[in-house]
Amino acid sequence: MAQRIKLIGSAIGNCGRLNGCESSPYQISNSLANSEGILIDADVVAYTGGSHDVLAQREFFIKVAHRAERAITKNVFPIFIGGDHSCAIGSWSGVAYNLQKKNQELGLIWIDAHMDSHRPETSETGNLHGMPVSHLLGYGHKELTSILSALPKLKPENLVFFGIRSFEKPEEDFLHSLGVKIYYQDMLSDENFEALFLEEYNRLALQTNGNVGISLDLDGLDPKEIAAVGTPVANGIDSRIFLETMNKIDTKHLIGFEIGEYNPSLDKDHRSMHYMLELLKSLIAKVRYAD
Ligand SMILES: [Mn+2]
Repeated sequence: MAQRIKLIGSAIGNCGRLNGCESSPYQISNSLANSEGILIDADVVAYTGGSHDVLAQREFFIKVAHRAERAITKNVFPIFIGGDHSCAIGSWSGVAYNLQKKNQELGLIWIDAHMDSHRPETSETGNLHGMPVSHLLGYGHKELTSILSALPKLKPENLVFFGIRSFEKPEEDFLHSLGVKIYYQDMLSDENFEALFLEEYNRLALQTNGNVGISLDLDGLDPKEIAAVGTPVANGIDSRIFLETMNKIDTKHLIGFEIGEYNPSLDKDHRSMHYMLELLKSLIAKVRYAD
């Protein structure tokens, strides 16, 4: 029987540098249906609170996390679409909560130009899209580290970064102190990306018994190809190589996939949208008919 898949959208955009990401889940689910003919069940939650309103954020992430939790419980594969990357707090808290109830752990590959590992006391802007990782690790606003459960959602040894090339020292110090594995972009090349990515994916799959999530911040990819992001940083991961690598992972161990930070208002030539559709189309086909 084909694997059921659900798109869970986080229409949140004011926790980033620029507004605009909040319309991304609507645009992506519409484009999947209209230009690709791919109809998947979609459920988008809209954030209506302020950019620094922690209680409104908490309510929003709880709603998204419930949907994520429900999907995993029903053996439905979730595709999470942000939103600015703060969306990851809701998505992965929900997945992790489901696993915690079964005494299992979440593995997470975080693809990004940035570390997203500020804590409220180290962030100059206070923008939550720079802090989702620390919150998933259990550090930051108590309201946001306790979505669905009081336990941290992610253990440092189950987290790996790829593509990092823009960060502040307090973030790096924080991640180093926890022993988190980081592949900075200058350690990566067109030649070694695939092998390293698959090696880490398979290691996390073993470590977590096949519960690996992937969170793709679109700005982890090279902005020469993928430009529709609010905080572009030059020299990212080659988008073709990333797509080819994704086609090689064993999706039996993939528990969910996320795209964050797509900003439709910056996608003048629609190249970023076309790329995401291609990526999602092949992922959906692979997940749906995996044996
Ligand atoms: Mn990010």
